[in-house]
Amino acid sequence: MRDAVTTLIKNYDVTGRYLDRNAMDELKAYFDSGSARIAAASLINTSSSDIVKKAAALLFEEVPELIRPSGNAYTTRRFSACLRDMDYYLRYATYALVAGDNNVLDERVLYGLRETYNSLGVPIGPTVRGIQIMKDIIKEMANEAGLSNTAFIDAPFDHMTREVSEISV
Ligand code: CYC
Repeated sequence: MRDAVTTLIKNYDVTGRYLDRNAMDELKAYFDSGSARIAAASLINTSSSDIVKKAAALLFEEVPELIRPSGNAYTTRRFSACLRDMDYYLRYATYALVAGDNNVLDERVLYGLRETYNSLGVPIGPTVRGIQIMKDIIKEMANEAGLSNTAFIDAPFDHMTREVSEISV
């Protein structure tokens, strides 16, 4: 598992280089965004279950077939598997936000996920939508809490979206 700092060091170490100006700029940007990252993660932590519930409600409103017989989130077991998955995405997104790096998502969440979803018939489109709805909810919360720059919040959610939706060959 890596963060912004260890990823940078790794990249310079492979080629035996000292940290140059670009590296210093990247490090500075990461450290400068530190308190905003922590603030965003804290916002999420204090209302994670509300965020998941609200996002799921919106998702099922948008794609009601999911919870009808023959839908993938139909039956209590699958309904709760869906909420649980959304909670995983949210929790790991907070780790990636604090780390300033998406590597934790690749290692702990996304590896093999598409294959699992495909074999269980979990639909990718609505999963992606669920992730994006959570992102929107959080950015709104961050704006309301007065965080001036909320662009960094996109990264983990967009990364998960991209990786899950990639067509498997
Ligand atoms: C199932 N989701 C699963 C399974 C895994 C994950 C491994 C199969 C095993 C199980 O049922 O528990 C996902 N497990 C993870 C992830 C991690 C992990 C991400 C990393 C921490 O350890 N169905 C829908 C919605 C969507 C959904 C679109 C919610 C957004 O229609 C999710 N995932 C869903 C459902 C199942 C599932 C319904 C159960 C499918 C089944 O068993 O038929």
